[in-house]
Amino acid sequence: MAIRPILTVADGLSVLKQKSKPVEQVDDALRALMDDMLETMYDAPGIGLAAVQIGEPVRVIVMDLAKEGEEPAPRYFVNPEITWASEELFSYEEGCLSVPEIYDAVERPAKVKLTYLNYQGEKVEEEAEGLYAVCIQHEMDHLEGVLFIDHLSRLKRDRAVQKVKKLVRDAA
Ligand code: K2U
Ligand code: ZN
Repeated sequence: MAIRPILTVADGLSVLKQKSKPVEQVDDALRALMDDMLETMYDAPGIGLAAVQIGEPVRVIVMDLAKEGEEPAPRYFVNPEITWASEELFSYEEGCLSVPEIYDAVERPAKVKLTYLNYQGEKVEEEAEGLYAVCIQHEMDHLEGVLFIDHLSRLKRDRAVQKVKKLVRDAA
């Protein structure tokens, strides 16, 4: 297991804006990547992470929605697809490990149905609502090269990118 660097918008958008490629086979090499992703996410800390955020543009997401003090509940999503989304919308104050210290409200479908392959490569079908629905849609956006700031106004998006670049410059 290894903690990998998380790419931010200050590292250049070329990788983060890529459309991630489907996984051919859930094998030991992919499970090693998912183990690294989970360790990296816990270290950040965060509750979700897409492979493209550590520079691997493949359709893989990890997540753990367990609250402080609860047993960890890691989840692995390979080649996830949203098969249905509710008309009802839900607004949530989102952040992103690739856009540090920027938070803003994003409106998304309140409920979604999804299919994916799990850590063992078995097919799973699930319905998500609440924070699970927000997080899986946020991460699935990453697989399409979309950041949560792309849902904001052009002015707010450009300001966010400039703020992160200054943040990284000042930290260097
Ligand atoms: O993709 C990421 O950068 C991981 C985000 C996922 C996320 C964003 C918005 C809403 C829910 C999940 C990270 O977990 S960082 C933001 C965060 C951290 C703790 C709780 C909620 C959001
Ligand atoms: Zn994100």
